[in-house]
Amino acid sequence: MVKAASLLGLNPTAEDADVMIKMADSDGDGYINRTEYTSMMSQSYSSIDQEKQALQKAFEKLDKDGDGFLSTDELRAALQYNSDITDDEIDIFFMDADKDGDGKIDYTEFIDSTLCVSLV
Ligand SMILES: [Ca+2]
Ligand SMILES: [Ca+2]
Repeated sequence: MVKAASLLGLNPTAEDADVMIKMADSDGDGYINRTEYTSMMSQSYSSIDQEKQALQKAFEKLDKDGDGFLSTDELRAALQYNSDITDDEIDIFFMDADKDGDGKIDYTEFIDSTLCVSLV
């Protein structure tokens, strides 16, 4: 149960798992049957889908020229709302997110980075 949820990236604590079981256990017998399990999992999936869509939208908004990658310039434009940020900090952000070091941030790198947390 906990394992299945952490595979979905939810990473629940034992307490969360308890709450999830209680929520999923719609007939209240203390066990999750197949139907309850399936409906719980599809709910988790749909919230993850929504999150993914929000990230995708954020990425598309940042990717001004629409080439599917974020360049340093695009990142700088995105972070400009924060006037305290320096070019050095932007470079650090960028290098941190650009895992394969090809000089641009693709969507996978974007969702793996801390960037998306601060930008979405
Ligand atoms: Ca771009
Ligand atoms: Ca890259």
